[in-house]
Amino acid sequence: MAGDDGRPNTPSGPGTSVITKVKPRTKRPSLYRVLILNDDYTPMEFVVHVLEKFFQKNAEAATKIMLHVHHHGIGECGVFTYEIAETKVTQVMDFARKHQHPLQCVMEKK
Ligand code: TYC
Repeated sequence: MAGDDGRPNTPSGPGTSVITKVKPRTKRPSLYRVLILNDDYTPMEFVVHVLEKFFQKNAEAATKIMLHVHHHGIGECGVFTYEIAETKVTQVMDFARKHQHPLQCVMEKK
C-alpha cells in the first residue's frame, strides 16, 4: 500500500507513533575586547576616571590598566558581546571628545 506521494505509509497509523528528537541549538555569542590606546595628551587622571565610570573598575584596577596602556601603548578595559562593546566604545569616545582629550577606544573580536 502506498501514500499520496508513492511512499509506503507505514509505520504511521493507529497504534504507531513517530518520535522526533529536537537538538538544543544554543549559540554562544562572539566576544569582543574593548581597548584603549595611549597618547601624549590625555591626562592620567582622566583615563582612570573613564575606567571607573564606564568599566566599573575600582581606583586600584583602573590605575593599573592606565599605567599598562601608558607603558605598552594599548590595554584591555573589558570583554563584552558586540552591542555592549560598541556602546562602551561610543560612550568613551563621546566623553573624551566632550572633554577635548584625544583618547582613543576601539574594539576587536576575541
Ligand atoms: N600617556 C598619557 C600621559 O602621559 C596618559 C595616558 C594613559 C593616556 C593611557 C591615554 O589610554 C591612555 N598623560
